[in-house]
Amino acid sequence: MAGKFKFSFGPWNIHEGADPFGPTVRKSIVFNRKLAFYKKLGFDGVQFHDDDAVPDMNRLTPEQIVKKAGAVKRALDVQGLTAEFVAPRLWEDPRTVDGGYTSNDPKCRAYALERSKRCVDIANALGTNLIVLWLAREGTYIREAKDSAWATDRILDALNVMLAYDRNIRIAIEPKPNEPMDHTYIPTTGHAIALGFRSIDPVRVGVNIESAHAILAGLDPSDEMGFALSFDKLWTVHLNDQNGLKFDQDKTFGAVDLRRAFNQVRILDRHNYGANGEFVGLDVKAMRTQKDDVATKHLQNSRAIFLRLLEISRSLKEDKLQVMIKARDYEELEIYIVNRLLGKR
Ligand code: GLO
Ligand code: MG
Repeated sequence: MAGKFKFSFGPWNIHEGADPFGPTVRKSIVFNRKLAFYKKLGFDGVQFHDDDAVPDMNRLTPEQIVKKAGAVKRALDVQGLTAEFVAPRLWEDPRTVDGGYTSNDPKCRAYALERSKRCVDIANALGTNLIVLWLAREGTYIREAKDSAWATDRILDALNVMLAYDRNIRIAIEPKPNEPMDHTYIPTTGHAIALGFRSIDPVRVGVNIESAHAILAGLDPSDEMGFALSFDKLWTVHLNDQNGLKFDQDKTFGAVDLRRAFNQVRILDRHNYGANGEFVGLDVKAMRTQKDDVATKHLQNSRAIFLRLLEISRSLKEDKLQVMIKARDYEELEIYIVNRLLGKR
């Protein structure tokens, strides 16, 4: 049964190790060379930013963009890989300094919408109908700078523009409570799902839940996933790990809190995640200390930890669990789980 899950990551997860306090420490690897790593590491899906697929896309016409994306699709086919989603990168251009959809400058908002449409074109050319929206700069550093009700309406308008532009695409919002903003709008799964219900086509708006983002919001990632699963809205995940309320660390899945990771695997498995083709996405970063030749271990290890936790979850004795739950003996349940995580029968 373990073969049911298929895994994905984005090219940004093989990276040069720069952080806000220091330059790169590893050599750049060009996109096509990164593609060659996927299958070797046990991955079948590629997650994209629009400009991972088409660098410098702002200088190109829509036709040129689609043509370049077509070449990337052929490169994926050669490797037997699938494009899982495309996300508009709305946080690097000078016009997105104050946010994209929620910028106070109407010209900048117009740019964000245009760029989002190009992102949809790229998704089509790559053969996926899933768009991920990480609302990186849609927030404020100070509360007085924007109106949070208007901001919510503007994000809703942006969803509607994309949904109307292409009747086939689906949008998975990736909520995150902070970083780079002090406070980000749409910080949790509940916010994202609620917003989707106000859109012109609620059936086509879901979520991408990232473990670290839920933890930064003070929430349990597996409960966030359970909430989305209950609404049939969990269309992809960004599994990773996080040491408490720090910067977004994107650590190897399960490396900080094995039990928290176990519960994410368990809720996904119990609810047949993947049955509609969903990928298990990993949004993990190699440590800055990692040397060039071993800078993909975080991906391999995250996948291996997921599969090991899956094995443990599936080996639990359901009848035993039921007895403990019925008797309300949660201490016994706790030690049973901890022992299994420690490798004890
Ligand atoms: C950052 C996000 C980011 C997104 C990616 C896809 O905190 O996790 O990595 O997942 O840009 O939109
Ligand atoms: Mg992410």
